[in-house]
Amino acid sequence: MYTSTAFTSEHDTEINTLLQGELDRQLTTLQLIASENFTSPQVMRAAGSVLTNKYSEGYPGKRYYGGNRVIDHVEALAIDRVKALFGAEHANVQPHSGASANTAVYLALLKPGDTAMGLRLDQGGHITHGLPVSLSGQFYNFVSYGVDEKTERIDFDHVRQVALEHRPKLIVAGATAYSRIVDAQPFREIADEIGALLMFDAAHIAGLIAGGAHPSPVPYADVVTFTTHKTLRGPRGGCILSKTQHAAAIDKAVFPGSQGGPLDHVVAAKAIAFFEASQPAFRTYAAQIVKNAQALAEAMKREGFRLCTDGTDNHLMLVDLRPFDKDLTGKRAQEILDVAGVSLNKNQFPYDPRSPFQTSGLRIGTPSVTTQGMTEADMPLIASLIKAALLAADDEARTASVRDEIAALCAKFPPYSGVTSTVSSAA
Ligand code: DSN
Repeated sequence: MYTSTAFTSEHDTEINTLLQGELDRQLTTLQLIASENFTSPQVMRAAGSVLTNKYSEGYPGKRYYGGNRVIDHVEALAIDRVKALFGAEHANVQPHSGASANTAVYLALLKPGDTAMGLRLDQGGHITHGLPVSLSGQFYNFVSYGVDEKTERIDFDHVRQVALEHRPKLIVAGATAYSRIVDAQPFREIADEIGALLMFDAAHIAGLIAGGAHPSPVPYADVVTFTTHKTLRGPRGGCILSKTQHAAAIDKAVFPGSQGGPLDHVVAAKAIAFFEASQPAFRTYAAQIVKNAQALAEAMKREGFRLCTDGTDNHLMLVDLRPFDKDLTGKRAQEILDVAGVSLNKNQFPYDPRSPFQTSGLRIGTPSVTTQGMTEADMPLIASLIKAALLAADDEARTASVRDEIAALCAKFPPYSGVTSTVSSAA
Protein backbone atom coordinates (compact mmCIF):
# COMPACT_ATOMS: atom_id res chain seq x y z
CA MET A 1 0.00 0.00 0.00
CA TYR A 2 3.00 2.33 0.21
CA THR A 3 4.36 1.58 -3.22
CA SER A 4 4.06 3.85 -6.19
CA THR A 5 1.63 1.37 -7.71
CA ALA A 6 -0.72 1.78 -4.77
CA PHE A 7 -0.49 5.53 -5.06
CA THR A 8 -1.13 5.53 -8.79
CA SER A 9 -4.16 7.47 -9.86
CA GLU A 10 -5.36 7.61 -13.43
CA HIS A 11 -6.50 11.16 -12.94
CA ASP A 12 -3.97 12.75 -10.66
CA THR A 13 -0.40 11.99 -11.47
CA GLU A 14 0.68 15.23 -9.83
CA ILE A 15 -0.45 14.09 -6.38
CA ASN A 16 0.85 10.58 -7.06
CA THR A 17 4.29 12.00 -7.72
CA LEU A 18 4.14 14.08 -4.56
CA LEU A 19 3.03 11.09 -2.45
CA GLN A 20 5.91 9.05 -3.81
CA GLY A 21 8.27 11.93 -3.09
CA GLU A 22 7.13 12.08 0.53
CA LEU A 23 7.45 8.31 0.88
CA ASP A 24 11.01 8.53 -0.46
CA ARG A 25 11.78 11.38 1.95
CA GLN A 26 10.50 9.38 4.92
CA LEU A 27 12.48 6.29 3.88
CA THR A 28 15.79 8.02 3.20
CA THR A 29 16.06 10.71 5.88
CA LEU A 30 16.03 10.68 9.68
CA GLN A 31 12.72 11.57 11.29
CA LEU A 32 13.59 13.19 14.61
CA ILE A 33 10.55 15.42 15.10
CA ALA A 34 9.40 14.56 18.62
CA SER A 35 5.71 14.70 17.72
CA GLU A 36 5.87 12.38 14.70
CA ASN A 37 5.89 8.62 14.22
CA PHE A 38 5.41 5.87 11.64
CA THR A 39 1.93 4.50 12.11
CA SER A 40 1.13 0.87 11.29
CA PRO A 41 -0.17 -0.44 7.93
CA GLN A 42 -3.40 -1.45 9.69
CA VAL A 43 -3.94 2.07 11.00
CA MET A 44 -3.28 3.55 7.55
CA ARG A 45 -5.64 1.10 5.92
CA ALA A 46 -8.48 2.13 8.24
CA ALA A 47 -7.69 5.82 7.74
CA GLY A 48 -7.98 5.29 3.98
CA SER A 49 -11.13 3.16 4.18
CA VAL A 50 -14.75 3.55 3.07
CA LEU A 51 -15.61 4.93 6.50
CA THR A 52 -14.54 8.30 5.08
CA ASN A 53 -17.79 8.22 3.10
CA LYS A 54 -20.08 8.32 6.14
CA TYR A 55 -21.78 11.11 8.07
CA SER A 56 -22.52 10.33 11.72
CA GLU A 57 -23.07 13.53 13.71
CA GLY A 58 -23.90 12.53 17.25
CA TYR A 59 -22.76 9.56 19.32
CA PRO A 60 -23.33 5.79 19.20
CA GLY A 61 -27.09 5.13 19.34
CA LYS A 62 -27.88 8.86 18.99
CA ARG A 63 -27.06 9.95 15.45
CA TYR A 64 -28.54 12.63 13.25
CA TYR A 65 -28.17 10.37 10.19
CA GLY A 66 -29.27 6.87 9.26
CA GLY A 67 -27.02 4.03 8.24
CA ASN A 68 -24.77 4.18 11.29
CA ARG A 69 -25.06 0.60 12.54
CA VAL A 70 -21.45 -0.20 11.66
CA ILE A 71 -20.13 3.22 12.63
CA ASP A 72 -21.73 2.89 16.07
CA HIS A 73 -19.82 -0.34 16.64
CA VAL A 74 -16.57 1.24 15.46
CA GLU A 75 -16.88 4.24 17.76
CA ALA A 76 -18.04 2.14 20.73
CA LEU A 77 -15.05 -0.15 20.25
CA ALA A 78 -12.65 2.79 20.12
CA ILE A 79 -14.19 4.18 23.33
CA ASP A 80 -14.04 0.84 25.16
CA ARG A 81 -10.45 0.23 24.09
CA VAL A 82 -9.13 3.63 25.08
CA LYS A 83 -10.93 3.54 28.45
CA ALA A 84 -9.35 0.15 29.17
CA LEU A 85 -5.94 1.26 27.92
CA PHE A 86 -5.76 4.25 30.25
CA GLY A 87 -8.13 3.16 33.02
CA ALA A 88 -10.41 6.11 32.30
CA GLU A 89 -14.03 6.56 33.36
CA HIS A 90 -15.14 8.32 30.15
CA ALA A 91 -13.69 8.86 26.68
CA ASN A 92 -14.54 10.97 23.67
CA VAL A 93 -12.70 9.79 20.55
CA GLN A 94 -14.09 12.34 18.11
CA PRO A 95 -11.71 15.34 18.42
CA HIS A 96 -10.03 15.94 15.09
CA SER A 97 -6.78 17.02 16.74
CA GLY A 98 -5.13 17.89 20.03
CA ALA A 99 -6.06 21.55 19.57
CA SER A 100 -9.70 20.55 18.97
CA ALA A 101 -9.63 18.38 22.09
CA ASN A 102 -8.24 21.20 24.23
CA THR A 103 -10.71 23.70 22.80
CA ALA A 104 -13.62 21.38 23.60
CA VAL A 105 -12.41 20.98 27.19
CA TYR A 106 -12.26 24.75 27.65
CA LEU A 107 -15.76 25.07 26.18
CA ALA A 108 -16.98 22.38 28.58
CA LEU A 109 -15.34 23.60 31.77
CA LEU A 110 -14.92 27.36 31.40
CA LYS A 111 -16.98 30.44 30.55
CA PRO A 112 -15.45 33.12 28.32
CA GLY A 113 -13.30 35.37 30.48
CA ASP A 114 -12.62 32.71 33.14
CA THR A 115 -9.06 32.39 34.39
CA ALA A 116 -7.00 29.34 33.49
CA MET A 117 -3.32 28.62 33.99
CA GLY A 118 -0.77 26.80 31.83
CA LEU A 119 2.95 26.41 31.14
CA ARG A 120 4.59 29.33 29.28
CA LEU A 121 4.82 28.63 25.57
CA ASP A 122 8.48 29.71 25.48
CA GLN A 123 9.22 27.22 28.26
CA GLY A 124 7.51 24.18 26.80
CA GLY A 125 3.78 24.93 26.79
CA HIS A 126 1.50 24.63 23.76
CA ILE A 127 -0.25 27.35 21.74
CA THR A 128 -3.59 26.09 23.09
CA HIS A 129 -2.39 26.74 26.65
CA GLY A 130 -3.18 30.44 26.38
CA LEU A 131 -1.09 31.96 23.59
CA PRO A 132 -2.67 35.40 23.01
CA VAL A 133 -3.22 34.80 19.28
CA SER A 134 -4.92 31.43 19.86
CA LEU A 135 -8.57 30.93 20.73
CA SER A 136 -7.47 29.87 24.23
CA GLY A 137 -5.74 33.20 24.80
CA GLN A 138 -8.52 35.29 23.26
CA PHE A 139 -11.55 33.75 24.99
CA TYR A 140 -10.04 32.96 28.38
CA ASN A 141 -7.82 34.80 30.82
CA PHE A 142 -4.79 32.51 30.74
CA VAL A 143 -1.96 33.12 33.20
CA SER A 144 1.31 31.22 33.00
CA TYR A 145 3.75 29.42 35.20
CA GLY A 146 7.33 28.81 34.13
CA VAL A 147 10.23 26.53 34.93
CA ASP A 148 13.07 27.29 37.32
CA GLU A 149 15.85 29.21 35.56
CA LYS A 150 18.62 27.11 37.09
CA THR A 151 17.17 23.59 36.98
CA GLU A 152 14.96 24.25 33.92
CA ARG A 153 12.36 22.03 35.60
CA ILE A 154 8.83 22.76 36.79
CA ASP A 155 9.07 24.38 40.20
CA PHE A 156 5.93 23.50 42.15
CA ASP A 157 6.45 26.26 44.72
CA HIS A 158 6.22 28.70 41.83
CA VAL A 159 3.20 26.90 40.32
CA ARG A 160 1.45 27.11 43.69
CA GLN A 161 2.35 30.78 44.07
CA VAL A 162 0.86 31.66 40.65
CA ALA A 163 -2.21 29.54 41.42
CA LEU A 164 -2.77 31.25 44.79
CA GLU A 165 -2.32 34.67 43.24
CA HIS A 166 -4.68 34.18 40.27
CA ARG A 167 -6.99 31.43 41.55
CA PRO A 168 -7.66 29.92 38.10
CA LYS A 169 -10.76 27.84 37.53
CA LEU A 170 -8.66 25.40 35.48
CA ILE A 171 -5.01 24.38 35.77
CA VAL A 172 -3.47 22.94 32.62
CA ALA A 173 -0.53 20.59 33.12
CA GLY A 174 1.48 19.00 30.34
CA ALA A 175 3.87 20.28 27.73
CA THR A 176 5.00 20.15 24.16
CA ALA A 177 8.72 20.63 24.76
CA TYR A 178 9.68 19.39 28.21
CA SER A 179 12.12 16.53 28.62
CA ARG A 180 11.30 15.41 32.17
CA ILE A 181 8.50 13.51 33.90
CA VAL A 182 5.47 15.72 34.51
CA ASP A 183 4.09 14.57 37.85
CA ALA A 184 0.31 15.09 37.98
CA GLN A 185 0.00 14.61 41.74
CA PRO A 186 1.42 17.99 42.86
CA PHE A 187 -0.74 19.69 40.24
CA ARG A 188 -3.76 17.90 41.76
CA GLU A 189 -2.82 19.07 45.25
CA ILE A 190 -2.47 22.68 44.11
CA ALA A 191 -5.75 22.48 42.17
CA ASP A 192 -7.51 21.10 45.26
CA GLU A 193 -6.04 23.84 47.45
CA ILE A 194 -7.70 26.53 45.32
CA GLY A 195 -10.76 24.55 44.21
CA ALA A 196 -9.63 24.39 40.56
CA LEU A 197 -10.14 21.71 37.95
CA LEU A 198 -7.10 19.96 36.49
CA MET A 199 -6.57 19.20 32.82
CA PHE A 200 -3.50 17.24 31.77
CA ASP A 201 -2.42 17.64 28.15
CA ALA A 202 -0.69 14.33 27.46
CA ALA A 203 -0.37 14.83 23.70
CA HIS A 204 3.33 14.07 23.59
CA ILE A 205 3.52 11.34 26.18
CA ALA A 206 0.27 9.39 25.64
CA GLY A 207 2.20 6.46 24.16
CA LEU A 208 4.69 6.49 27.02
CA ILE A 209 1.81 6.44 29.51
CA ALA A 210 0.04 3.61 27.65
CA GLY A 211 3.30 1.67 27.54
CA GLY A 212 4.14 2.23 31.20
CA ALA A 213 7.17 4.45 30.55
CA HIS A 214 5.66 7.58 32.15
CA PRO A 215 3.38 7.79 35.21
CA SER A 216 -0.29 8.17 34.34
CA PRO A 217 -2.08 11.43 35.08
CA VAL A 218 -5.48 9.74 34.68
CA PRO A 219 -6.03 9.05 38.42
CA TYR A 220 -5.29 12.70 39.26
CA ALA A 221 -6.72 14.84 36.47
CA ASP A 222 -10.35 15.74 35.88
CA VAL A 223 -9.62 15.62 32.18
CA VAL A 224 -6.74 14.23 30.10
CA THR A 225 -6.37 15.24 26.46
CA PHE A 226 -3.97 13.77 23.95
CA THR A 227 -3.22 13.28 20.31
CA THR A 228 -3.19 9.81 18.84
CA HIS A 229 -0.36 10.24 16.36
CA LYS A 230 2.70 11.04 18.47
CA THR A 231 4.23 8.47 20.84
CA LEU A 232 0.92 6.57 20.70
CA ARG A 233 1.67 5.85 17.01
CA GLY A 234 -1.91 6.04 15.72
CA PRO A 235 -3.60 8.20 13.08
CA ARG A 236 -3.59 11.99 13.27
CA GLY A 237 -6.30 12.94 15.75
CA GLY A 238 -7.27 13.81 19.30
CA CYS A 239 -8.96 12.20 22.27
CA ILE A 240 -10.38 13.30 25.63
CA LEU A 241 -10.55 11.17 28.78
CA SER A 242 -12.47 12.43 31.79
CA LYS A 243 -14.07 11.60 35.08
CA THR A 244 -17.73 10.57 34.74
CA GLN A 245 -18.94 13.83 36.25
CA HIS A 246 -17.58 15.78 33.25
CA ALA A 247 -18.68 13.28 30.59
CA ALA A 248 -21.88 15.00 29.47
CA ALA A 249 -20.27 18.44 29.31
CA ILE A 250 -17.27 17.13 27.37
CA ASP A 251 -19.41 15.26 24.84
CA LYS A 252 -21.64 18.29 24.31
CA ALA A 253 -18.61 20.53 23.87
CA VAL A 254 -17.12 18.25 21.18
CA PHE A 255 -20.42 17.82 19.33
CA PRO A 256 -22.29 20.04 18.70
CA GLY A 257 -20.16 22.52 20.65
CA SER A 258 -17.08 22.71 18.49
CA GLN A 259 -17.23 20.04 15.77
CA GLY A 260 -19.68 18.60 13.28
CA GLY A 261 -19.42 15.09 11.89
CA PRO A 262 -16.68 12.87 13.28
CA LEU A 263 -14.00 11.46 10.98
CA ASP A 264 -15.17 7.85 11.22
CA HIS A 265 -12.25 6.47 9.22
CA VAL A 266 -9.92 8.10 11.74
CA VAL A 267 -11.98 6.86 14.68
CA ALA A 268 -11.55 3.30 13.32
CA ALA A 269 -7.81 3.92 12.94
CA LYS A 270 -7.71 5.19 16.53
CA ALA A 271 -9.42 1.98 17.68
CA ILE A 272 -6.68 -0.03 15.98
CA ALA A 273 -3.97 2.12 17.55
CA PHE A 274 -5.53 1.64 21.01
CA PHE A 275 -5.48 -2.13 20.42
CA GLU A 276 -1.85 -2.03 19.29
CA ALA A 277 -0.88 0.06 22.32
CA SER A 278 -2.46 -2.51 24.64
CA GLN A 279 -0.19 -5.30 23.39
CA PRO A 280 2.92 -6.37 25.34
CA ALA A 281 5.18 -5.33 22.44
CA PHE A 282 4.08 -1.73 22.91
CA ARG A 283 5.49 -1.68 26.45
CA THR A 284 8.84 -2.72 25.02
CA TYR A 285 8.50 -0.02 22.36
CA ALA A 286 7.69 2.73 24.90
CA ALA A 287 10.64 1.75 27.09
CA GLN A 288 12.93 1.70 24.05
CA ILE A 289 11.85 5.22 23.03
CA VAL A 290 13.12 6.47 26.38
CA LYS A 291 16.32 4.39 26.29
CA ASN A 292 17.05 5.76 22.82
CA ALA A 293 16.37 9.35 23.89
CA GLN A 294 18.70 8.96 26.85
CA ALA A 295 21.42 7.40 24.70
CA LEU A 296 21.05 10.13 22.07
CA ALA A 297 21.13 12.82 24.77
CA GLU A 298 24.42 11.48 26.16
CA ALA A 299 25.88 11.25 22.66
CA MET A 300 24.83 14.82 21.84
CA LYS A 301 26.60 16.01 24.99
CA ARG A 302 29.74 14.18 23.95
CA GLU A 303 29.54 15.98 20.57
CA GLY A 304 29.65 19.36 22.34
CA PHE A 305 26.00 20.34 22.74
CA ARG A 306 24.29 21.36 25.99
CA LEU A 307 21.01 19.74 26.86
CA CYS A 308 18.23 21.54 28.68
CA THR A 309 17.93 19.93 32.17
CA ASP A 310 21.08 18.01 31.19
CA GLY A 311 19.10 15.11 29.75
CA THR A 312 15.73 13.47 29.37
CA ASP A 313 13.25 11.16 31.07
CA ASN A 314 10.99 10.82 28.05
CA HIS A 315 11.03 10.78 24.26
CA LEU A 316 12.59 14.17 23.59
CA MET A 317 15.44 16.49 24.38
CA LEU A 318 16.02 20.20 23.95
CA VAL A 319 19.45 20.98 22.58
CA ASP A 320 21.18 24.29 23.34
CA LEU A 321 23.35 25.04 20.30
CA ARG A 322 25.36 27.85 21.89
CA PRO A 323 28.25 25.83 23.36
CA PHE A 324 28.66 24.18 19.94
CA ASP A 325 28.46 27.43 17.94
CA LYS A 326 27.32 30.62 19.62
CA ASP A 327 26.29 32.19 16.30
CA LEU A 328 24.25 29.23 15.06
CA THR A 329 20.50 29.75 15.47
CA GLY A 330 18.00 26.93 15.71
CA LYS A 331 16.41 28.20 12.51
CA ARG A 332 19.65 27.94 10.57
CA ALA A 333 20.50 24.57 12.10
CA GLN A 334 17.09 23.20 11.11
CA GLU A 335 17.65 24.40 7.53
CA ILE A 336 21.15 22.89 7.35
CA LEU A 337 19.94 19.57 8.76
CA ASP A 338 16.98 19.49 6.39
CA VAL A 339 19.35 19.65 3.43
CA ALA A 340 21.51 16.93 4.97
CA GLY A 341 18.57 14.58 5.57
CA VAL A 342 17.66 15.13 9.22
CA SER A 343 14.14 16.37 10.00
CA LEU A 344 13.74 18.08 13.35
CA ASN A 345 12.53 21.45 14.56
CA LYS A 346 14.00 24.59 15.99
CA ASN A 347 12.79 25.23 19.52
CA GLN A 348 13.31 27.78 22.22
CA PHE A 349 14.51 26.42 25.52
CA PRO A 350 13.62 28.15 28.80
CA TYR A 351 15.17 31.64 29.02
CA ASP A 352 16.45 31.36 25.43
CA PRO A 353 17.80 34.81 24.49
CA ARG A 354 16.60 34.41 20.89
CA SER A 355 13.05 34.77 19.53
CA PRO A 356 10.78 31.79 18.73
CA PHE A 357 11.45 32.48 15.05
CA GLN A 358 15.23 32.15 15.45
CA THR A 359 15.80 30.24 18.72
CA SER A 360 19.08 28.95 20.10
CA GLY A 361 17.80 25.42 20.36
CA LEU A 362 16.55 22.31 18.63
CA ARG A 363 13.99 19.74 19.75
CA ILE A 364 14.86 16.13 18.98
CA GLY A 365 12.67 13.08 19.57
CA THR A 366 13.10 9.34 19.21
CA PRO A 367 9.59 7.88 18.61
CA SER A 368 10.07 7.44 14.84
CA VAL A 369 13.58 6.00 14.82
CA THR A 370 12.52 3.62 17.60
CA THR A 371 9.60 2.39 15.49
CA GLN A 372 12.13 1.75 12.74
CA GLY A 373 13.97 -0.58 15.09
CA MET A 374 16.94 1.55 16.05
CA THR A 375 18.37 1.03 19.52
CA GLU A 376 20.82 2.75 21.88
CA ALA A 377 23.68 1.39 19.77
CA ASP A 378 22.57 3.54 16.82
CA MET A 379 22.24 6.80 18.72
CA PRO A 380 25.94 7.83 18.78
CA LEU A 381 25.98 7.63 14.97
CA ILE A 382 22.92 9.87 14.75
CA ALA A 383 24.58 12.43 17.06
CA SER A 384 27.79 12.37 15.04
CA LEU A 385 25.85 12.76 11.76
CA ILE A 386 24.01 15.78 13.19
CA LYS A 387 27.34 17.33 14.17
CA ALA A 388 28.91 16.47 10.81
CA ALA A 389 25.96 17.99 8.95
CA LEU A 390 26.18 21.22 10.93
CA LEU A 391 29.94 21.45 10.34
CA ALA A 392 29.41 20.77 6.62
CA ALA A 393 26.96 23.65 6.17
CA ASP A 394 27.31 25.35 2.77
CA ASP A 395 29.83 22.73 1.64
CA GLU A 396 27.82 20.80 -0.94
CA ALA A 397 30.18 17.86 -1.28
CA ARG A 398 30.50 17.28 2.47
CA THR A 399 26.75 17.69 2.93
CA ALA A 400 26.09 15.15 0.17
CA SER A 401 28.40 12.71 1.88
CA VAL A 402 26.57 13.10 5.21
CA ARG A 403 23.29 12.73 3.38
CA ASP A 404 24.45 9.47 1.82
CA GLU A 405 25.51 8.14 5.23
CA ILE A 406 22.08 9.04 6.61
CA ALA A 407 20.33 7.34 3.68
CA ALA A 408 22.46 4.24 4.27
CA LEU A 409 21.52 4.20 7.97
CA CYS A 410 17.81 4.60 7.15
CA ALA A 411 17.99 1.83 4.54
CA LYS A 412 19.05 -0.56 7.33
CA PHE A 413 15.84 0.27 9.26
CA PRO A 414 12.89 0.40 6.84
CA PRO A 415 9.77 1.46 8.75
CA TYR A 416 7.57 -0.59 6.43
CA SER A 417 8.73 -4.10 5.76
CA GLY A 418 9.56 -4.67 2.10
CA VAL A 419 9.02 -1.05 1.10
CA THR A 420 12.09 0.61 -0.32
CA SER A 421 12.73 4.02 -1.74
CA THR A 422 12.54 4.60 -5.48
CA VAL A 423 15.67 6.76 -5.25
CA SER A 424 19.09 5.35 -4.42
CA SER A 425 20.02 8.50 -2.53
CA ALA A 426 17.72 11.22 -1.27
CA ALA A 427 19.86 13.84 -3.00
N1 DSN B 1 2.29 19.74 19.71
C1 DSN B 1 3.06 20.30 18.63
C2 DSN B 1 4.36 19.58 18.52
O1 DSN B 1 4.83 19.27 19.57
O2 DSN B 1 4.95 19.38 17.48
C3 DSN B 1 2.26 20.43 17.46
O3 DSN B 1 1.14 21.21 17.83
